[in-house]
Amino acid sequence: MKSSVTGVDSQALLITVAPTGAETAKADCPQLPTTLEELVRTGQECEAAGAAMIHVHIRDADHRPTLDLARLTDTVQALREGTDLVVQLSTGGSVHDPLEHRLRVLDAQPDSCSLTMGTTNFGDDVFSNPWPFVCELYQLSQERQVVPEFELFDLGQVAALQRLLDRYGLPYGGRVHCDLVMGVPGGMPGTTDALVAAVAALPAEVTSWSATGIGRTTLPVGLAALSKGGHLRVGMEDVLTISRGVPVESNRQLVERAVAMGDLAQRRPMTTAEARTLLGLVLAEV
Ligand code: KMH
Ligand code: ZN
Repeated sequence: MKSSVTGVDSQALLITVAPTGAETAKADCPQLPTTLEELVRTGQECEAAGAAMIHVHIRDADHRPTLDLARLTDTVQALREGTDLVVQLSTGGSVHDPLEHRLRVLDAQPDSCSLTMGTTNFGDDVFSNPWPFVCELYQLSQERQVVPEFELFDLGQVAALQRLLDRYGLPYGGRVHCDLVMGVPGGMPGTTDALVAAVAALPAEVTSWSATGIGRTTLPVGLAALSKGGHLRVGMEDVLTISRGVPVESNRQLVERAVAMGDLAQRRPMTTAEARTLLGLVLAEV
């Protein structure tokens, strides 16, 4: 069955892999993909396992988070050459990245970019997304023809998304895809109740949404998302244990688990071509 809104089989499950993040040190987690080679290999393994999009944070030669434009550009190119995944660059970066460096990410010409809808406490830090910055980044994404994924860390950010769409119209591609990021200390909790409330409040313009639960909330959030018909984001950016006290071996392991969860819900992994249609990167056949 095809969804009338997106032109994509409504049973198809978009699995996004977020393999690296900006918070974990390579020294603490040697299996974290931090070099370009590791990232491309991870992308290939995760695509073969069922992922259709990759949410990318990059690291420098010392494995530290960076928004270096040349590295970002090389990364987009290498992932395009080595995989068919939709390449989404993080504009969130790390909590220490200046706003102007985060705007510059779009110069690397990814397919998609993350776009967080407001400032949130982030553990002991602050993940800063002032409203003028959100508006500037959104307008830049429209101008550069990059499809945003709206990252929603709390209910206030869901309301802010409505405000943004009312003021500036639809994103490039005409689709509105969101990701509920749940269980961050400082954001909405990673519970079924919170997910149901957030989904109920999504603007009518939203055409698809996924959810990810940080840390131990990964399973409850994933199961709740599937039961509400949403999509999944998984990866070592968000969780480092596969079960209590057992370290994740690889991002592929997390994607394989997401595929297994989807299978129970009778949802098959979406192809990369379907993901492009879902997100408005290509015109849907109707
Ligand atoms: N690393 C976090 C501070 C995003 O990628 O857009 C922000 C983050 C969100 O991961
Ligand atoms: Zn991220």
